[in-house]
Amino acid sequence: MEKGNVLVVGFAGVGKSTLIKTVIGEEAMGKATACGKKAGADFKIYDNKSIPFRLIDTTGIEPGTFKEKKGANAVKKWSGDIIKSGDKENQASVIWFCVDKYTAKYFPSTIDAFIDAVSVWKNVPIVVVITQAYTEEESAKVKEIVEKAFMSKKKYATRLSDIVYVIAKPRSEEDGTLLPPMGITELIEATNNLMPVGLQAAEKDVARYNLSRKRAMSHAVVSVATLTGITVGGVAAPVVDLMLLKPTESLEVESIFKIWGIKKTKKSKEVLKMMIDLGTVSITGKTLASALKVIPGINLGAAAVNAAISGTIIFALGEASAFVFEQIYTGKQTINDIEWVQKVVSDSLTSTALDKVTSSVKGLSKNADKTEILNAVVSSFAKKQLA
Ligand SMILES: Nc1nc2c(ncn2[C@@H]2O[C@H](COP(=O)(O)OP(=O)(O)OP(=O)(O)O)[C@@H](O)[C@H]2O)c(=O)[nH]1
Ligand SMILES: [Mg+2]
Repeated sequence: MEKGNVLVVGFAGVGKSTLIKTVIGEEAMGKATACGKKAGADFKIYDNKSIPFRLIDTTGIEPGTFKEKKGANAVKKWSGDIIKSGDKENQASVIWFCVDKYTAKYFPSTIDAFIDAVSVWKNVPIVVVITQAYTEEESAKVKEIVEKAFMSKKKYATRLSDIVYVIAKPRSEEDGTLLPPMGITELIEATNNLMPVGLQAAEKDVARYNLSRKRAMSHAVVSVATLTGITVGGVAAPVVDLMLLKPTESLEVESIFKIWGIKKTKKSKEVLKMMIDLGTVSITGKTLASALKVIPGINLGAAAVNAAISGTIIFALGEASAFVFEQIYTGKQTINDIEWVQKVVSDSLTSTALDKVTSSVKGLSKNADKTEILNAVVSSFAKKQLA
C-alpha cells in the first residue's frame, strides 16, 4: 500500500529525533535511508512496515536570524527539489511543527521563516507538536504562543490543523518523580486522519500499531523505573528495605496505567494500590539476600546485590503491570477481576525472582555500575522468555 510522509520540522534540539524514535520504534531507527540525496540535503526517512506513514527528519532550524535562515533554507531547497524532480515517493502529506517549551518564545518571530520553508507544500496540513513541556502550565503557555502566532495571519491560520502535546520519552525529575510518555498514539491517529484519503491506513491497522506503541512505551517506563530502583535500593545494608522502593513502584505502576488510558475509577484505584502493595510484600529482600549468600560463586558487595534485587523487583512489577493493563485495555480481562490481577502480579514477583536475581548477579563484574546492573536485570528476564 502507498504511504504518506510526515515532514518533521522545528528548531534544533526540540526533540524531533526523540519523537520519531518513539513513533517508529527503536528497531526502525537503525534502518533510516537518506532521502532526496539529489536534493542536496541528507534528510533521513524512517519507515516501519506496520506504521501507517513514513517520517522525514529534517535539519533543526536554529533560532537567530542567520542560523535560522540556514536551516529554513535547507528545508525549502529540499522541498522545492522534491517537487521539481517529480519524486512522488517523498512528497510531504502532513507537516509536524515541533515546538518545545525552551524555544517557544522565539516561535512568533520565526513563523515566517518556518512557513516559508514549507511553502511549496501548499495545502499540506500542519500539526503543531508541543514537546518537552512537562507540566500543564508549561504546555498551555506554549500552546497560547503557537496559536497567537498562527492567528496573526490568515494564510497561516488556515494551515494549522491541530495542536498535540507529547512527552516522547519518560522523564525522571530530580525529586524522583517520573512522567510517562503521552500523546503519542493520539498524534499517530490525528496524523493518519489528516492524510489524503488514498494514503490513509485503516482504523484497525492504526489501532494495532498503537497497541505496539503502548507496549513499547510501557517498557521504556519499566527501564527508567528499574534504573531508579537500582539507585535507591543499591545501598550497602544487610537486606533491602522494600519500603524504600515503594515510591518508585507507585510511579511505575501509575505511569503504565496512564499509558494504557484505563479509566480511573474507585475500582481501578483499589487495584493499583493492591499491585503496589504486592511489590512491598511479595518477596522480601531479606529472603532473597540470605538465599543469595548460600549460592556459590557470588562474590559481590552488599550494595551491588541489593541493587540487583531492587532492580529485579521493580522490573518484575513493571512487566506484570504492563501485561495486566494490556489485557484490560484489549478487553481480554476486566479490572473487576481483582483476584486475577493479584495472581499475575504475585506470580511475577515470587515464582522466579530468586532465579532472576541469581542469574543477574552471577555475570556482574566486581565494580558493576548502575547501567551494568540494569542490563543484567533486563537480560535475566529476557532469558526466561526464550526458554
Ligand atoms: N525526557 C525527555 N527528553 C526529551 C524529550 N524530547 C527530547 N528530549 C531530550 O531533548 C534533547 C534533544 O532531543 P533530540 O530529539 O535530539 O532533538 P532534535 O530536535 O532531534 O535535535 P536536532 O537533531 O539537533 O535538531 C535530548 O537530550 C532528548 O533526550 C522527551 O519527550 N522526554
Ligand atoms: Mg535530531
